[in-house]
Amino acid sequence: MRKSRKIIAGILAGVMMLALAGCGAKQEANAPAGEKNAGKKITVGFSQVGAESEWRTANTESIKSAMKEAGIDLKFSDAQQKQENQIKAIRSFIQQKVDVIAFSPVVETGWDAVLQEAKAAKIPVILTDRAVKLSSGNPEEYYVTFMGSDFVEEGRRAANWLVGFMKKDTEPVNIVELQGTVGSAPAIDRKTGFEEVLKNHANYKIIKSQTGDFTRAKGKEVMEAFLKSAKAENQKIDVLYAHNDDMAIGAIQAIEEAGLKPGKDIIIVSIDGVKGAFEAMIAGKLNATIECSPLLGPQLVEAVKALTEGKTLEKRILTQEGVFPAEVAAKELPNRKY
Ligand code: GZL
Repeated sequence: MRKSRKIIAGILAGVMMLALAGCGAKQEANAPAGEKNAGKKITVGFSQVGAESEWRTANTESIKSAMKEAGIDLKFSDAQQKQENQIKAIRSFIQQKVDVIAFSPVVETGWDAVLQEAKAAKIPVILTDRAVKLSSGNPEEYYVTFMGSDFVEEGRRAANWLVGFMKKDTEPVNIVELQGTVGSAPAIDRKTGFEEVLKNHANYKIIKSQTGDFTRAKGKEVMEAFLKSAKAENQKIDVLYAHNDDMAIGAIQAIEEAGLKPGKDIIIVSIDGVKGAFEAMIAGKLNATIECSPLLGPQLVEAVKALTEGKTLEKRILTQEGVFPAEVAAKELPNRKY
């Protein structure tokens, strides 16, 4: 009896060893996402625009945390809103032979040479957040996918919300516009979409328009200048359209310092949907924000993993977004993730 027990125990131990080895093998085949083959970590070079707004900070946080969670080796560069820094960073990623290059282009043009260099080095490029335009040729030949929002639609949504809110069919509505970074896709497209809708409302007029470079400080400075020149020209400002919430928040300070009530004397609509915008709406100082989600990290990780597994990607991955008027701000704020 004792001998047979020993034999059974031996067989069981052997079976256990095989099972564990098998599991280990499966483990090897299903190595953590961040490894493209046995033990080698995926490396991604990411060139970020900068840290100019709440939106950008949330975008960076989303990318860094998603990459960390996936075990991907992220080489991250902050360009401080300078294209030459982004080009330098991308060239350095090429030198380092990273597996994938991803970047959010600060402006649309000026990328031809560095994209050709990445293509020649056979390193796939992913565009996040903003698109590029080449001086010749089809940009789609130089990147595998572009993930981000439809900025033209965001501009349309801002104008459609405004027209619905103002309910003025004939009375003149004077609008001042704080544009985003000159030459950037969001600035160009948000203006295009907004003006496309206004074409059907002749009484709505953009009387002043200038870049605030997506920052609070510049937004405040330009709004001060708008208020000053409108007063000198005896013009009434009815509405502020800001291409992002940060410039709107800066402008709110300027409006208050001029002795006016933001959200009442001057109706304000902006874009992004950051927490600061919800707080301003709850305070009655902002009337609506159009959502533009910065939470691209998980989508970027999925795209990188698919690429390293040899899968092809959709050329365009569109982010789904909403419109948040002030009346829903208090209820919605607890749900906001950025
Ligand atoms: C939009 C993004 C813009 C945000 C700004 O996707 O590129 O840049 O609207 C940010 O807040 O600075």
